[in-house]
Amino acid sequence: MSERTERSAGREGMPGGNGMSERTERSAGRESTPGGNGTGVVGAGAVAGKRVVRPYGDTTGDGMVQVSFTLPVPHDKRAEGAAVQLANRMGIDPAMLVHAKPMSDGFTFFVVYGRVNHLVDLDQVQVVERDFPLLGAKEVNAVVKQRLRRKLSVVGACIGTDAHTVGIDAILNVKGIAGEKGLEYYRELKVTNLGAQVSVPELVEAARRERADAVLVSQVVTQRDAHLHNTREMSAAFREALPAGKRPLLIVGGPRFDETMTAELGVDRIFGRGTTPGEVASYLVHALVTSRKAGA
Ligand code: B12
Repeated sequence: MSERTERSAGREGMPGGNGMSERTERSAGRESTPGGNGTGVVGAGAVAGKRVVRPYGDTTGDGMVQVSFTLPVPHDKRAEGAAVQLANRMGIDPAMLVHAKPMSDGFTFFVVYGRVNHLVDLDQVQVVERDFPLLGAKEVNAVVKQRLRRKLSVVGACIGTDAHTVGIDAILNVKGIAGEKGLEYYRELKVTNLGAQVSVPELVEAARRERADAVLVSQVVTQRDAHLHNTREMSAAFREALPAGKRPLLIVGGPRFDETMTAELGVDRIFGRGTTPGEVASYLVHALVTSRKAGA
């Protein structure tokens, strides 16, 4: 069970519990009465100053959503009833089973469509927005050359048992992603890509050897919260190995990170799905050069 799930599961089914996770509560605002639209509620999105929305399925503001999940039960009528019960407990009511398929012995995959009464208050949504300017490669190179007066050293790796290198390679290798070249393309960046399944001690050693200004770690596998455990282990190791001021900027990325968790994980920045090398290069310049105080 993930940390986030645990937090919400603790409340589910408890007297007074509403089954909403902390995250949902943070972003959802107040719930309305079943079927009611509530004051200021729109279903069509954040248009014309409306800041509270509900999902849209067949008609505006009908609250319809679709979810899919697998239960460890063979496919039969009881399994279908179990899927509907789960959906009801998730706040989907009425819940319509639209698809059920046996996956393998003793497992069934379900798709359920139904109505939720939760609202989303767009003013309470918490996300990490880009707080630095996007620079082109030429600008990045020019700033590093003029202000740092040496190459900016970047060390990257997939740590732990994770062998999903496509993401970190997309950021680091010349070939890049989404029409942008990777950090190796930047003349003033020195990139050391350690590849897959790098241990934390190996990473710390490489960061020392390369006098890394920034360490870029990728974590794609999230089973048993491996990405969170590995990231915490990595940030703790750097804190132990290097005094404040000598520690490289610690950056993690991967498709399933929550970008608001930097403090909990002990890193400086988290990048999620769809990150491009240009964003990372611009952040490096911002964090290590332009916003850094003299002597820091
Ligand atoms: C390709 C792939 C593999 C390849 C990996 C090859 C390689 N060299 O990378 C192989 C076949 C080896 C593989 C193996 C496994 N895989 Co796999 N794999 C995938 C797959 C299909 C695509 C991942 C990918 O390449 N995405 C494209 C890249 C570009 O996207 P990205 O990683 O998100 O990166 C972007 C951002 O996240 C971000 N980013 C990522 N890292 C970083 C780092 C930094 C510093 C920054 C700034 C940004 C950043 O920027 C990138 C560019 O935008 C996914 C499913 C999917 N569709 O996503 C499953 C998936 C990741 N794999 C999965 C699993 C379970 C496995 C295995 C455990 C399967 C098994 N039982 O053996 C093994 C584990 C191997 C291991 N030891 O890690 C699961 C993970 C589930 C989970 N919850 O953890 C997935 C989600 C499939 C699934 N739905 O079940 N896999």
